[in-house]
Amino acid sequence: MAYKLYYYDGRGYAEPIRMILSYGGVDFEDIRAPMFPIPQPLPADIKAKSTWGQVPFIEFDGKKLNQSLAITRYFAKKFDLVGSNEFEAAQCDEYVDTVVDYVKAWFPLVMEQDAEKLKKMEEEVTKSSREKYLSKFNAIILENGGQFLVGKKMTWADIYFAQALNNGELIHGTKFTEEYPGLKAMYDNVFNTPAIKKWVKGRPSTKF
Ligand SMILES: N[C@@H](CCC(=O)N[C@@H](CS)C(=O)NCC(=O)O)C(=O)O
Repeated sequence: MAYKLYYYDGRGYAEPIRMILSYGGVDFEDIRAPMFPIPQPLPADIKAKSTWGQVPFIEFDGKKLNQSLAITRYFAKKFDLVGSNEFEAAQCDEYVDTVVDYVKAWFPLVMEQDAEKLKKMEEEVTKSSREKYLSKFNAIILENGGQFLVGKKMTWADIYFAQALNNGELIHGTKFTEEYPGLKAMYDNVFNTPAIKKWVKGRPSTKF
């Protein structure tokens, strides 16, 4: 089956999808619209194809699916990454939604041009991230045996969170995994998974 994934030329909302497709051994066409200068309008043909005028969306088997989390969850289910029962699947949803909140707190930094203001924003969001999210996620992983957020095997919640932490390293230079052993173990599990490791090694190098 031919899969066509549309997004900008960046990791962003599409990267967890790309990682999960790679994990599932799926070949996909990785269609990337130019991203710079930001904000870069979507090419008209891509915008017109997307149901809601946005990316990411994916086409396969005569079908089209939009909205990043719907797409990511669909493939997570397909490749057995949603835990072992309905409750674990709901825990995955909870943690992914929380990672989305965590990532959103960092968005304003990307557009800030003033170096002084940026430094102050970085200090504030780093502090609030540690308190609100990172220490809690770390505790959840440690209480769960020290390897995974949910259950006893990797889920899409691990992939989604590890990707967000990796994005933070690449964009902001944060290395939160060095501070939290649970986060580090979870992150290493994801990025040492052979198919994901191969995807990351070969993926285009982009700023965002
Ligand atoms: N809720 C949507 C948000 C998608 C979104 O904001 N996409 C942006 C790129 S990150 C976009 O398509 N921007 C171009 C536009 O809105 O014209 C999702 O999760 O997929």
